Amino acid sequence: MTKTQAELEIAQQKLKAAKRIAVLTGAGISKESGIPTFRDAQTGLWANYKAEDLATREGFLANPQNVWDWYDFRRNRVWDTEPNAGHLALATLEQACAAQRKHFTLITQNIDNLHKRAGSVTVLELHGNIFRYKCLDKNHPVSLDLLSDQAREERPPSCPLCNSMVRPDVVWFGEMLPEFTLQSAFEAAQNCDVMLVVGTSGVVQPAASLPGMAKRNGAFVIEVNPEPTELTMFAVDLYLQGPSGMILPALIDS
Ligand code: BV8
Repeated sequence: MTKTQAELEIAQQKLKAAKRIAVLTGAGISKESGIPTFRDAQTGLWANYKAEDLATREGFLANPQNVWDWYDFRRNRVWDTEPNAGHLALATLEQACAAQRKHFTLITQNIDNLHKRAGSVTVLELHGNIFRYKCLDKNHPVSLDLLSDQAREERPPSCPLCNSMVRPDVVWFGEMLPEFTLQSAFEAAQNCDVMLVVGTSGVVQPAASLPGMAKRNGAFVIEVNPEPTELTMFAVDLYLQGPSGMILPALIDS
């Protein structure tokens, strides 16, 4: 038996024995769907911008059309992609947990909606969703479908209720995460027996604090990533090296 097979077996046994499973995903799980990871998201037109500059309120205020167009570009790219085997394996795991009356919570940093498209139901979207919109001043939810053709052509459009600029309903750097979603994620991390950490560099807070929180509360933390990360040394009990589209099906579907 190879090292990898032995490690997979340990991870499978931990998942089988667990009563409460939490999963934290990052941009890496969507890489095999053809979506560049977050820090590679600067391609072409935006190559000379840093994500941390575009994904901020200040960046939007400084150049609303540029930020609006960057999200439009990313949204259209996500629209044309499909969930991959890694997303589907996590949806299978959630169904298996339901059948075995185990607790399961999927926490994602991703805004691409691919977990829901893969069939996952309990998804805590820490950083929002690129397919939802709200207005800048009052957080009014905005549906572009309900805007007039002319209003929809504006980049960005204006809120029909307060006329402030429409923005993507995502959490920008320097913005608070949705309170209930974050508290639910903390609770899942503090109470799980096993945490699967998939495709995140472990850089962005407070999401990156979740694996350490799980470990400090007694969970067995399994990381799936082709590269070791900021978390591997400090918060991970078992590091499964490789792409999630290959590892997760082997871990869950077998
Ligand atoms: C907050 C939505 C309280 C938008 C995102 C100074 C001033 C102000 C704040 C801070 C500061 N210092 C630190 C902070 C906190 C800041 C932060 O963490 N900054 C970082 C850069 C240090 N956090 C915040 O601001 C958060 N809010 O703290 O509020 C506050 C308020 C005011 C002042 C202080 C505190 C808000 C953070 C949310 C930002 N929004 N996304 C958008 O997407 O446009 S975060 C963004 O990064 C994405 O959501 C992304 O998911 C996330 C994390 O990145 P990863 O998912 O890990 O992606 P990454 O590319 O980094 O890594 C990919 C990984 O996949 C790699 O490890 C790679 O090896 C792996 N991989 C590759 N291929 C595969 C794979 N894995 C598996 N399979 C493969 N095939």
